[in-house]
Amino acid sequence: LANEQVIQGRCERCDSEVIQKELEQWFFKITKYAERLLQNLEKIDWSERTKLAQKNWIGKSEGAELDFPIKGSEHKIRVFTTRPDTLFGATYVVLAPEHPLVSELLLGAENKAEVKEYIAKAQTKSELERTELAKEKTGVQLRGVWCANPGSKEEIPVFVADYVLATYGTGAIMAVPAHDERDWEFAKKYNLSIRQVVCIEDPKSHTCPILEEAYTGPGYLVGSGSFDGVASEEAKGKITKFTKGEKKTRYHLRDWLISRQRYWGPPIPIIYCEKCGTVPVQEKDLPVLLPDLEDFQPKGQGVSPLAQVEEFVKTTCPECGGEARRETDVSDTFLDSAWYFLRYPSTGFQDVPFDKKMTKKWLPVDMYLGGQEHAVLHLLYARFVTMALHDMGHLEFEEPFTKFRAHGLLIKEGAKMSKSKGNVVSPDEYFTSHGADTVRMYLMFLGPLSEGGSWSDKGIQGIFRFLHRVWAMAHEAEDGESELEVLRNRTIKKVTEETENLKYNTAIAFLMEYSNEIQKRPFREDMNTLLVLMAPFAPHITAELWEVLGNKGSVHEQSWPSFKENLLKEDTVSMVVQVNGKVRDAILVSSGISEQGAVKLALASEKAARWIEGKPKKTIFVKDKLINFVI
Ligand code: ANZ
Ligand code: ZN
Repeated sequence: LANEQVIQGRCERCDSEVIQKELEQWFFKITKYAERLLQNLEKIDWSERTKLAQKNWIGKSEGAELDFPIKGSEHKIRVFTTRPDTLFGATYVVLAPEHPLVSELLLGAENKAEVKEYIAKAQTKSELERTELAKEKTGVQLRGVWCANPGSKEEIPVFVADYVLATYGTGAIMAVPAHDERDWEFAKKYNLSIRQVVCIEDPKSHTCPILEEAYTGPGYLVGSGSFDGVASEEAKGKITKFTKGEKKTRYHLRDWLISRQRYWGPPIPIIYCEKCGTVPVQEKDLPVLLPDLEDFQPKGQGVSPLAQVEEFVKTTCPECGGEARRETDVSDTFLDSAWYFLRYPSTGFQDVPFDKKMTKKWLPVDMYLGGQEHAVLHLLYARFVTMALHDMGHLEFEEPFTKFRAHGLLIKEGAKMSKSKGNVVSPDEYFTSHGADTVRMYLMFLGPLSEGGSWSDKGIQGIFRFLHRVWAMAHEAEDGESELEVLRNRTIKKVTEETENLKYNTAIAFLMEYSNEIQKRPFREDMNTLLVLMAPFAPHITAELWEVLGNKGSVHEQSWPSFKENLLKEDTVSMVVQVNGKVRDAILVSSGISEQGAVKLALASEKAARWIEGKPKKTIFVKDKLINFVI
């Protein structure tokens, strides 16, 4: 089961108790790429929140590894810490329950049974349950086992506690309750000493305030022997050196587990031979195909159903020709989705996964739209696979998606649309009642792509009516000269920009505005432009109407219309109103307004009207600039 399928230690479906088991499985070494995956984020044009999610997931952490010698043993406990400066405040050491030293140290412990019981219980908990900050920390002391703090040289106790994970750092920590919240909580609970070694103010000139909770910030060292008074940042390096520790950068990113113990999936192409060991299937024998199975249910032994299939398992070793057996795990489907975009341009090629020329022509992907929920799985895996293939010489680029934008979510009646909530709108019904174009255009009209929107049955009617109007207009369109040249140019510009900015909703609003004007007297010229601009939003109707209008080819093969800059100038201008040559007002008029129109508006200006009595003798009119009344 995946972590999220475990609810309070039980299977989410059948409620059986879940325990963690050690399995031998295949991993991809994505951790080797952690730094590059992090650095390259700077180079790609992706949604900020998606990049941030990857950054946090990779979780770069700079610290040090320090050794704590165990009393009466040649073993040392190596801990990973981001705060070597707090060494003198380490009052106990904690090992993860799965730490390899635990079984050895247990031999010398006085409370073996208690510790064993604790470890067994920890194994029934999910990682999330173990590390959640809000959860109460538990642990057990290895009674009789002591180690030395390499700073203070004091003897300190050793604990096993499940809030320390075997899979991160060294699987062991030095606990500094005074400066770490989890350790503080743990020390209070088990009555362990708390020793303050960092003071927020310089202790030479201030007294150090007594702690009421863990102080996790920087400051100056106290109670740290010869390091007293040193700034904590500076002390990190000094203390690491002093204890012969090692500076170390860690990443939270883990290697990618690709093994799955199920039937569906590509078998992992590995053969095990007694003599030759682990041998990859030769390229000429790829792909390894799944055998046809009647019964592909897992049998509960923690192995793939393929393990039951003799004919599949038994094979010969590619190296020595001797008897051998196949790997029976299949690979995670995430592995397929990590490179599918490489296959898309090359689906016609049967002998290679992707063709060199096609790949060069079409890839990397210019823009990828997807869900934020893919931020740290699919999107990270795809970046890693691309980088690895690049390094192996199969790809010229190392980032698969030049641009990525996360789309928003669809809401209905205030709740996220989801199967489990039962508020999913099935598009099929609407395809029948309103047509696919209506559904598509309505979805695009709901809001900016990045924000999603709220579905309403009333809203979809608006788009439905709009498409009906366009349909009617196309059937009425006539030849002749349209007066909408300015509006047409502005619409082209706006729709182009808004579409590029993924504001499909406003692009559609501009199309509606344009069509309102066209409707007054539809000319072919405007209809053609409207249809080309609408084609990405309503592909079926526009294709049909393109023909109705007697055009050749398909609307989808037309080039995108261009606009004339000079026709775009602001459609209102400020016109000065003068009376006998004196400026009395400035009013906004539409550009190109006629003298007649300008007179009307100017006379309506209160400020100017105050100076005019009766009918002006004469008017001087400078188009788009000024009107002067001589009285
Ligand atoms: C002593 C210490 C003193 C720490 C202090 C913190 C504050 P990040 O930033 O996530 O890398 N740690 C190390 N390995 C761990 C493990 N396997 N499971 C749980 N906790 C672990 O965190 C590094 C810090 O988390 C380390 O620094 C260690 O606690 C803890 F005032 O060491 B620290
Ligand atoms: Zn062999």
